[in-house]
Amino acid sequence: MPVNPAGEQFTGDHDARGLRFAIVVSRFNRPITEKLLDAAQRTLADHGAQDVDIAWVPGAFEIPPVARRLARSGRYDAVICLGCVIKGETAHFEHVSREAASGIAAAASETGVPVIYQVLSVYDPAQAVARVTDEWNRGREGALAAIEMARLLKVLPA
Ligand code: INI
Repeated sequence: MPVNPAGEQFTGDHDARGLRFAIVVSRFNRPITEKLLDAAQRTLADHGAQDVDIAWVPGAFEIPPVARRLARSGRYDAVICLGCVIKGETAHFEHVSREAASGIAAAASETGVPVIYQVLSVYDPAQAVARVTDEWNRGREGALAAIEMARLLKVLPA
């Protein structure tokens, strides 16, 4: 027996028709990020999205300010962030991935617009390659999350 039988359940679906999306994608590790982008674009289109803008940035560290600006613009129902940080010989990887993650989370909470985090943080190139295959592509997951969140916000109380 539910505690509150009269309570509502709010869910988003994956109907992207009429929704507007922006994708922020970084050029660093471009062979990987291009595959994330390709899968995200294809997934959005497969679900009916026709309005998708793309902003390229140099590396994952530069994603948050651009994502925040796009989210604030009022033009998009969701912003999708795509990048790939691969561990090297120094601590650089940790700083870049931490700032990307926390900056993207802050962009979402500051603006109220879904800002989706699909910045791979991996220990070697093989882990990155494994996450952009036809069977499992994080770009696809990011697009689905963006659609679901955008749709959920349409049904939540104002
Ligand atoms: N940027 C990435 O997107 N991925 C990485 O793996 C990476 N590494 O390892 O250095 C990386 N560095 C660049 C960084 O994002 C900034 O572009 C640069 O520091 C300039 O601010």
